Amino acid sequence: MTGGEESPFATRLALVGREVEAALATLLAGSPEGAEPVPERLAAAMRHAVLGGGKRLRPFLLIETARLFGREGRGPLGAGCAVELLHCYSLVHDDLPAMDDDDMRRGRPTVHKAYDEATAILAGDALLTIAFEVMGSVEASAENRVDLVASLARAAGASGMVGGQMLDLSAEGRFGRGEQPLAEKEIRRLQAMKTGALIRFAVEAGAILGAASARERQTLSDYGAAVGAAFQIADDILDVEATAAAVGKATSKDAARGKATLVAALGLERAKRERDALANRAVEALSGFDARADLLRAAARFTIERRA
Ligand code: GRG
Repeated sequence: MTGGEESPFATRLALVGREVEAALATLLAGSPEGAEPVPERLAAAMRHAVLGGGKRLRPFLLIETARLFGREGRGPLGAGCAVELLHCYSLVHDDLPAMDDDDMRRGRPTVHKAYDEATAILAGDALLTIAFEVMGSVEASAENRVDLVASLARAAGASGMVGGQMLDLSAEGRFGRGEQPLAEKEIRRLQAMKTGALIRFAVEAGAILGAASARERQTLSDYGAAVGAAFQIADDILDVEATAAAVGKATSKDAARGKATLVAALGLERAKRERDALANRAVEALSGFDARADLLRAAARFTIERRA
């Protein structure tokens, strides 16, 4: 590739990002037909949380997985928006003073800094609920919609992302003394719940929309799990190595907080080897798919090479 030329993956990620951004802007522009108007402060805080930033990696994974099976258009785009809305809720709540207490996200003030804590809590709640409204209205068969809604609830809830966040906060020792540092296996489980579950769901949702066979769905789920795990280790490595300007949020915070990360448990070099091995595992999981899965293969590599 010559200098300045974008890879097919980067081009496609940017294109999907623009489509998702436009669809999200429409979803957050007003109130659903026949519903009461959304209070303006709440609507503005929701737009602040969602629009104008973010890599849109989860919608990309969903849309590209569906495309593997020839499924394109409004169904995958709508489902991708639902996952992104839910992801944005998790970021708003994660940044709150009671959680990670962060001032910057995506290069801008966090929602509770731009507005206030109560508004940020409500904006997060509203994004979580609208995510399910959007998923429940996705252009798909009734059976697929039920599957998507139930699977999203499972991935986001107490045995998924929310449960993982609970384990993450507990591991900091904030709920009492005597908290032992987590063993490597427990850190992997925490991360599979906190970050991995939603990424894995995004891939599975693409498989659901594409009417994948049970075997294909399992294979793609394995791919999603490996990408999710690699993504979280990459995030932990960025916390150590990247500047705040590059990632748009504070860095070098994990160690100070006593966060349970694989960088802390294994050291930086072993964590990098583990990250790379997981990306390879993700690519290997796709060995039964032809060149149409190349963008998903590239997504696995992007996960570990990203700088933000
Ligand atoms: C508060 C219920 C609740 C859950 C929070 C996902 C999560 C759990 C917290 C996010 C905190 C964090 C930095 C986790 C590390 C991995 C991660 C999800 C990073 C952010 O995702 P990106 O990089 O963000 O895809 P963008 O901004 O690109 O969308």
